[in-house]
Amino acid sequence: MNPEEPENEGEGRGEEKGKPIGRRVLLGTLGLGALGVVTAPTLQRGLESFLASASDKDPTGLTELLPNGGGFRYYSVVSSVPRKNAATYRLKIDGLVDSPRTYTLADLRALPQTRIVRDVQCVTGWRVPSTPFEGVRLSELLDAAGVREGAGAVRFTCFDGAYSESLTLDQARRADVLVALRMQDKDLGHSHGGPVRLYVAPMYFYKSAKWLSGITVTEDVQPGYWEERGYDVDAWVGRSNGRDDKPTS
Ligand SMILES: Nc1nc2c(c(=O)[nH]1)N[C@H]1C(S)=C(S)[C@@H](COP(=O)(O)O)O[C@H]1N2
Ligand SMILES: [Mo]
Repeated sequence: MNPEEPENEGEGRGEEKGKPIGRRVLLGTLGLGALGVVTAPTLQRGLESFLASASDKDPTGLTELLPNGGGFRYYSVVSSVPRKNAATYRLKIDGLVDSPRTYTLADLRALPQTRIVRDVQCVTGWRVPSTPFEGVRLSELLDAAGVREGAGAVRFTCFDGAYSESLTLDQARRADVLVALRMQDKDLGHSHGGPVRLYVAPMYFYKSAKWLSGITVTEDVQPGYWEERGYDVDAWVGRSNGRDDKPTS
């Protein structure tokens, strides 16, 4: 693969083209020969900073082939994502609402938290069993903002500056859709989209936008990043994208 010409056809190209070659190219690209060492669960913090620096150095997007701990893979559509913490993180809710509002991390933590444990399913095939996510129900934030007459959908944007997602208002109001602050009973780390990501339990994991920074109530659904590149807008696990995985919710 030519590093000067990033392919952006689909998140799954690594798996489709065969793991051994992809891994070897990746290790060559990053000049790293001992991936197994950094995947040890006790080194998760080290892994996160490794992923951050690896993606900083990786204009090809090959970091998506990297393990992200516990069966997850690391995905980002951009080569580097700024880090946000309790002091710098903001989540803005706007669009067709009566009361637009910007939340800090402390604001979100002060709201009632819901914990959901379901399998995670990526549209490229990998699945992680029984993963706890915890956070604020999206429906609660929408109710607090006061959704206006004529609204039909919600658009999500991210502080990576590139990714986006969307849900119909009915989907967004489901009890198993969270603005997640925690995953696997820990605060969400940077590599998993922390400090705050969307979590849409019944849908393929591409719906669960990492590094969430904006929630805009809109009239109609606007297809998200991957949806403009061919994935289904209604991303129910097992009933979309031509796949027959066991539902997750
Ligand atoms: N901002 C952002 N969110 C994203 C993605 C991304 O590239 N950027 N990839 C999606 C896809 S395809 C998957 S499978 C999951 C991966 O989450 P993980 O990196 O925590 O394993 O994030 C989803 N959310
Ligand atoms: Mo995915």
